Amino acid sequence: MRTRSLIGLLLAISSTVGTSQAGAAAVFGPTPYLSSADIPAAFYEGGAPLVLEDLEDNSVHPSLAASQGMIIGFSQYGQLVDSVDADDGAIDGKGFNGRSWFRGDGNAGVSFTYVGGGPLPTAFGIVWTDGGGAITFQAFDGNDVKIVDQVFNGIPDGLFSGTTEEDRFMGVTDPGGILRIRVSNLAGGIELDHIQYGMMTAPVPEPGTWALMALGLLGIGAVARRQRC
Ligand SMILES: [Ca+2]
Ligand SMILES: [Ca+2]
Ligand SMILES: [Ca+2]
Ligand SMILES: [Ca+2]
Repeated sequence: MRTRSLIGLLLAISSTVGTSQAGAAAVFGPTPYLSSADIPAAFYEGGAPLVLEDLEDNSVHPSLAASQGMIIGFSQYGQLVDSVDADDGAIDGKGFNGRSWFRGDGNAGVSFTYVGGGPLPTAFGIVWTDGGGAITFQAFDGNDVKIVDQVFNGIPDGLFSGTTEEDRFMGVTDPGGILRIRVSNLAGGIELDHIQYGMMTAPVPEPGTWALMALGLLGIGAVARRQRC
């Protein structure tokens, strides 16, 4: 009886370990972002994305499809443009000399979908650069089922003149792959930039997980010894 309950406990522990390692989606950010050097260090395998679309060539990479909106630049929209700061060649607190993705209805939001074929990216990120109110970040798996839905408050600076201190990276990793991400904000329009994807770094079991695994092995040893007696 005691042996059976111990085995049950070990099974429970091992299934917990399995779940935490198989890893559901993990959200990175929101973190300040003035250039691609601000991509969180642990986000991509090898430290860099496979594709980073900064929109400065006035087109969207063919492996990405945007739901709504358009690329805007200074020549048409002046200081209303809110690109990632470094895209104009200088990190100077201003992004209006670069290009960004803009949609007038920020609450309706913008999706970027991976359409590149082959395996889905396991790390997918974007930079929110302007808008108002609470910001919602969502991600969807290969079946277009929502795997992330988070709301972030207190980020917008209330200015619409290309200021960059408020700009935030938001990303998601999932070993099962990510089909698309969506960002919206409650007030005004929305601007996004540096749409990017790649492969996530392999998940490393946490110290607590190692301790559980060691405990489990010890327990299995004890049961084996007892059964031999
Ligand atoms: Ca700048
Ligand atoms: Ca840009
Ligand atoms: Ca702003
Ligand atoms: Ca901004």
